[in-house]
Amino acid sequence: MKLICASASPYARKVRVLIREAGLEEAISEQAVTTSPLDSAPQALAANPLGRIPALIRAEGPALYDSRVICRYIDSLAETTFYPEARLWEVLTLEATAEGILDSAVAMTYEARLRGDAAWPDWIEAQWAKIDRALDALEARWMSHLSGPVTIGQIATGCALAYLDLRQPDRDWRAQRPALADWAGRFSARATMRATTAE
Ligand SMILES: N[C@@H](CCC(=O)N[C@@H](CS)C(=O)NCC(=O)O)C(=O)O
Repeated sequence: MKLICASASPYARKVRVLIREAGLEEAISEQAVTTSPLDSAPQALAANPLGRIPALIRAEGPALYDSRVICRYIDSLAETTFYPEARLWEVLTLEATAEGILDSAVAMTYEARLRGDAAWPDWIEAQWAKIDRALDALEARWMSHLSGPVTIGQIATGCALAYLDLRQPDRDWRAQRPALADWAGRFSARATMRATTAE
């Protein structure tokens, strides 16, 4: 199998971390592409009509796309327990919270990068407000779910926080969130996170 990805894509990083946590590095190769909403990579378009990465090309069956679908598939394939049945809905909601942070953070990146001087500051701040509230929720309500055995919710959260450090280094998300900051420091030290740092 082949994963169409990019080293700076946080959605692709979720999948790349999970591949390593699940021990499937030998079974899934990675092809890095450069893509954007204004200029889709042909490999991304061939695998996903939306032109987005990550996409997983399989020997049999259609390509899979959307990081959530691919992660679920990998967990099923490897027979791992990154979606623990007993806490499934909480784990999926934690993943959705991290995914929402990423949706807003990636939108901010595109707004600044693709519109340049025409970027809309109010819209950018509205996206950051969503992220701010989600980070507050993580600190206040989700810390117990961030401890214990690794889940897809933890992987998604670790990748989302790392993406904020990469693209929003001037916004100090750690201020007032000591528990989340401490957790992020420990999670980012995992071998699977260090092996997937953006180049
Ligand atoms: N919900 C999707 C989002 C994927 C996504 O937006 N990826 C970005 C890269 S970080 C992309 O492919 N952007 C190009 C585009 O939107 O055309 C997922 O979880 O896989």
